[in-house]
Amino acid sequence: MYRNIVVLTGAGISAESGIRTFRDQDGLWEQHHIEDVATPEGYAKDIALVERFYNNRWTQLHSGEVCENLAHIALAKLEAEFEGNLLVITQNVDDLHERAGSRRLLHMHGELSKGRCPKSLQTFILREPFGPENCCTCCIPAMRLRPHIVWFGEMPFGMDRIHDALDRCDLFIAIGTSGTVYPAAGFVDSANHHGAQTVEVNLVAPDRHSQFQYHFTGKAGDIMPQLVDNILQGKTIGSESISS
Ligand code: BV8
Repeated sequence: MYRNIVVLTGAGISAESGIRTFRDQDGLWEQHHIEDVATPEGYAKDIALVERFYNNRWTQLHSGEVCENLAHIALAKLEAEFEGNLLVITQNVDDLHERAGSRRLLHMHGELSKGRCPKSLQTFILREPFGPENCCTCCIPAMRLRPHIVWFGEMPFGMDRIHDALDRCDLFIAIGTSGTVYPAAGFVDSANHHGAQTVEVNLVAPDRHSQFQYHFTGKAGDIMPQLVDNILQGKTIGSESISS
């Protein structure tokens, strides 16, 4: 029976909800160069381009066409019923984990539904798209809100809390992430180092460099409900194969 579980999710957990991933076919980065839209330098160079990139994603998220899927719902069930400690760390900036009911959740790369005052760092729920009129209410003169997003070269949020959780965890599960972006991609090494069981759930089979001890190949929405039930029944990973 596990006592301390850490889950890391990436864009793949939201793919079945209709949100494009970053590096799969027709992914988000195919239309844009990372440097142009997800760095402070890119924002300084062309605010309008970066605002369009986030406004398009914010609009899709609030279009009514996107909803949480079975993988998000399974993780919310795990939080509600697991007697030990659970922390879900997401690299995603959508709010689908929240919509499924997750509360013990850490958005390490920020949140699409918030803007941030560049001066006071105060965050605001986004009521309208980013633009010259969408300003903070904490400064005089008011400052144009920036996306509350961690760009490349910026420090992710909650790193102390994340390292504490990784130091104590006995099970680490990574769901729908390509393991391309650091420091998130290094969390599995930390979990392995502290003796945790490490599990990956991904659409594609692992390559020989995979750091994970166990791998479930398939869609997160197919695999996670059974995996969560096995954990709640006190089964250890690897003792049961999961047909997806
Ligand atoms: C920092 C916000 C330091 C933007 C994002 C070594 C150590 C430390 C840093 C670095 C390092 N090496 C390089 C760096 C720098 C850099 C980095 O990692 N670069 C990479 C490209 C090499 N890292 C940083 O800059 C980070 N900051 O290190 O700060 C510092 C220190 C002191 C002071 C100041 C700073 C910040 C990185 C954060 C960047 N922001 N997001 C936005 O969202 O618009 S990253 C972006 O990539 C998203 O957050 C995304 O979540 C993340 C990772 O992508 P994935 O989620 O994995 O998505 P991807 O498409 O790649 O993969 C999807 C996967 O799902 C695939 O595997 C696919 O098979 C699978 N899948 C698809 N469908 C399904 C599925 N699986 C299951 N079911 C399905 N249905």
